[in-house]
Amino acid sequence: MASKSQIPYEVRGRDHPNPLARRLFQIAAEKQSNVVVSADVTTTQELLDLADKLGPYMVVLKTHIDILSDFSSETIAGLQSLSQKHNFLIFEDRKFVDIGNTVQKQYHGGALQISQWAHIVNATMLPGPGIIDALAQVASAPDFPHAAHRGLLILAEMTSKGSLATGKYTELSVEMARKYRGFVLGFVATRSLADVDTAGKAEDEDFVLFTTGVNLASKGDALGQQYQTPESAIAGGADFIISGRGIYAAPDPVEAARQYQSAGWNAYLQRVRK
Ligand code: 5BU
Repeated sequence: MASKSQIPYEVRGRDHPNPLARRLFQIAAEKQSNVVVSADVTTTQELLDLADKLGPYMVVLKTHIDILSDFSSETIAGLQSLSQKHNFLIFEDRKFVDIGNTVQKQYHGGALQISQWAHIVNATMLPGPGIIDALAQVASAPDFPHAAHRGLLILAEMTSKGSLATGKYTELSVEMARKYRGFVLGFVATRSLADVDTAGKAEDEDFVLFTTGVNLASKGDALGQQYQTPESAIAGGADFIISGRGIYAAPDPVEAARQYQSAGWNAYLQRVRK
């Protein structure tokens, strides 16, 4: 199957069967951005300040909400209002990995109320497909008000050195995504997985690919992170590039966000023009 990566965002935003994927592509086309900012800061004030300053340049804000030292209902209200103000979606990088009964409680309710405010979450396939059923059940419950605006990314690969999310694991992740097309929007991976052959492969499938570990200036960190540039990520099939320290730890995060936006957008234009 040819990947959909050469089709412009506005076309995918019109034709995609999943309402949340349509929104993602529409926002990308409107803002001329494919940047996801990974806002790995540790206080609500810093998180909301970053989201407000960088909101105009990004499509998605990625959070690790459990690293905040002062999470509260004000964090949720602030994120929701900035998501509306600047038209971005929120992706909680929770990496669910447990039996269905536990992940339901971690996703819905609990201390962090993730299902209330995160449009997108992710999960690993280590526990087997029950994890998708469990999360999908929460998002499609009759009394859950956000059903059309929730989706899951499957963690098919990781960027860290020596990652075990390779080979058969990655293949089975793709197979699971194909089986649960709908609630599963796509993948977090370092390259396109469209050519991975598995049961359930369909001509018209359009999984969204988020690629993390993107940095313009660095090759990695002292703890095993490995980076690629926006150009290489987009040329490799990424629809959205995720950058954390490359943006928020830059001397001028707004200037950095603009740089990543322009690098990512130019690489995308080259890809769709080919
Ligand atoms: P960085 O500062 O750009 O290195 O941050 C990368 C972010 O993406 C950080 O929040 C990680 O937890 C996250 N991440 C990653 O780096 N690699 C992966 O394979 C996955 C997530 Br999945």
